[in-house]
Amino acid sequence: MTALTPSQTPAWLALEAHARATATLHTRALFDADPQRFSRMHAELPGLLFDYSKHAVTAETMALLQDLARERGVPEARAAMLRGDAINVTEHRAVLHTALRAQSDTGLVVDGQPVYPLVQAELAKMQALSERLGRGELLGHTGEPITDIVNIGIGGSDLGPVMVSEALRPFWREGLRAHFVSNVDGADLTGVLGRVRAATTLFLIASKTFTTDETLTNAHSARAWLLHQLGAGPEAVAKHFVALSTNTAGVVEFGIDPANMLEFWDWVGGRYSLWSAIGTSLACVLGMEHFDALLAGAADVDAHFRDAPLDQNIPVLMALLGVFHHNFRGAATHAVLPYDQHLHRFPAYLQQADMESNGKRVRRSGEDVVGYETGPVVWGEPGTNGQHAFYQLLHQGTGVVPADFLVAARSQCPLGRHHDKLVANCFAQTEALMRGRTLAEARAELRSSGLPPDEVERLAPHKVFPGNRSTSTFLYEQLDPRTLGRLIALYEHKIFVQGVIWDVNSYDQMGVELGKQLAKAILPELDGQGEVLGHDASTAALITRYRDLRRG
Ligand code: G6Q
Repeated sequence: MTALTPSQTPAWLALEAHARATATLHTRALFDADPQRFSRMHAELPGLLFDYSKHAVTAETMALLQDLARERGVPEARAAMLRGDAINVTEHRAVLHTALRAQSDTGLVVDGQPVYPLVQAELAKMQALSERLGRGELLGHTGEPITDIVNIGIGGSDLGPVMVSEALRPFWREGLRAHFVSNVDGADLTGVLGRVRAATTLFLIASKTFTTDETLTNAHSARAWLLHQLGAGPEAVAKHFVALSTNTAGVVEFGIDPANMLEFWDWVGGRYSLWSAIGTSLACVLGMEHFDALLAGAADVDAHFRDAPLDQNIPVLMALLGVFHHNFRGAATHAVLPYDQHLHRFPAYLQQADMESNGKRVRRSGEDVVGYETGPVVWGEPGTNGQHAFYQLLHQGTGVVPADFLVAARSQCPLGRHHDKLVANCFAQTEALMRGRTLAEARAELRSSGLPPDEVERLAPHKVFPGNRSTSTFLYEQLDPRTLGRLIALYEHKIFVQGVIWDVNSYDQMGVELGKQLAKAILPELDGQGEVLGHDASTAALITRYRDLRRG
C-alpha cells in the first residue's frame, strides 16, 4: 500500500480537479446525451440488479475512482482480509466473517487452527438445536415444548439478528416466535417478558465478551424472572438458557453449562457476527435451511467481491461512489431507503455496521489524524413512509444526500396492486431526484393548471427541484434468505473498501469505550448522599438533581 496520505495520492488529486471541472454537470443532461448510460452503469448478480446510472458521475469519474482504489491497494487489502491476515491492526486480529459462510474448505488456518471445521462444528450445533425446536423436542423445565426464543444481546449481538428476523418474517416457522431484548432500560425486558410464558421460553444470551453490562443485567433479571415464575431452583437454568459467546469462563460464571454454549471466535467482529453463533435465534425461528441460504447468499457476494473486476464489482462501486460524494462533493450523510417494509431495521443495522466501522479519525498506523471526511452518517426509513416525511429535504434541501433505494420485484406479501404502487413510487423518486424540475417546467405546469401569471411567478421558484441528486437502485427478485444474505454482504464489503481508501481500521470500536467507563463510575454515585466530586458542573448537577427527583 502506498505510503502517501490518501488525499495526497495522484488519483485523489485528479479526482479533486475532476470534481471542480464537472461541478455544473447535470445527470439529466448526461442521460440525454447518452442513451446507453444505463447499460454502461449497472452491474448484476444473479437475481439482483445494481443501477448506479443516476449518480452525478461520468465514465471519467468512475475511471478515476478505480485508479484511487488501485492506488490505495484495495485488491491487495481484499486478499489480505480473505486469507486471514491480522488486518484489525489495533487488536491484532484477523477479520474473517467471510469464513463463517464459506461453502467449502479452502484450507484457511488462523492461530494454528483450521477454520472450516471449527465453523462447521458450531453450525452443526445450531442445526441440532434448531431441529429439536422444530420437532417440538426441546422441552423446558416443566416438560412443555419451547415455543419462544428471547435473544438478549446488544449492538452487534442484537442488531443483525433483529434485522434479519424482521426481514424474513414470512419465513418464520409455524408455532415459534423470536423476541429481542437489548436495552438496559427495564421497559425492554419487561415488554418481552409480558408476551412470553416462562415454561415455554428459551433465553439466548448473546455476548461475544460476556462482560457487557446491559446484556448481563438483562440476563440476570431474566433468570430471576424465570426461576420465580417456575417456582424452581437454579437447576431450571439449564433447560432455559443458552449462551452465544467467545468467553467460556464468563458463561460458566453466569451459571450456564458450557454444554449449552455455542461458540465463536475473536476473529469475528461483533457487527459482523450474525453469520456466527450470534445468528442462533435466526436458525431457530427460520429453520436451518433458511439460515444456510442466508449464508450462501453472503458467500455468493464474497466470491463476486473476490473475483469481479473493479469496474463490475458491486461493493467496490458502492464504496467508490460513496467516496466521491463524501470526499469530493461534500455529502455528510448517506440515506438507505428500502421500499420493503420488512427491511425496516436495515438502516439501523447498517448504521452500526458503517458508523462503528468507519467513524474514525486516526489512520491505521496511528501516526496522524486524517485530513478528510471518513464514514458518513448513515440513516433511513422504509419507503413510501419517508416520502411523507424527510424526502422534502432530499429533493429541495441545500445539502447533498446520496441515497440507496432497495426494492423487490415480487412482494413477500402480495396484496392487490400494493406492490406495483410501492415500486412505482420507488422508481418515481429516483427519477425525480435525478431529473429535478426546472423553473421553466415549474412555470409551464402552473400555467397549465390555470393560475394567473402573477401567481405563477410567485409560486414557480418554490416548485423548482434542482435534481442531480445521486441515487443507487438495488432491484432484486424477492426478499428471501439468499437475497438478504447478498444484500448484507454487499454493504459489509463496501464498508471494507471505504475503510481501505480512508486508511482507517474498520474493525475496532474504541469509540464506545469511554462512555462505558464513565457510566461505571457514575452508577455508585447515584446512590451517594454527599457532594458529587470529580465531575464537571453539569454532570455533578444532573447527578444531584436525579437523586432529588428520584426521592419524589
Ligand atoms: C460491534 C461492537 C458492539 C458489540 C456490543 C456487544 O462490533 O463491538 O456493538 O457487539 O457492544 O458486545 P458483546 O457481544 O461482547 O456483548
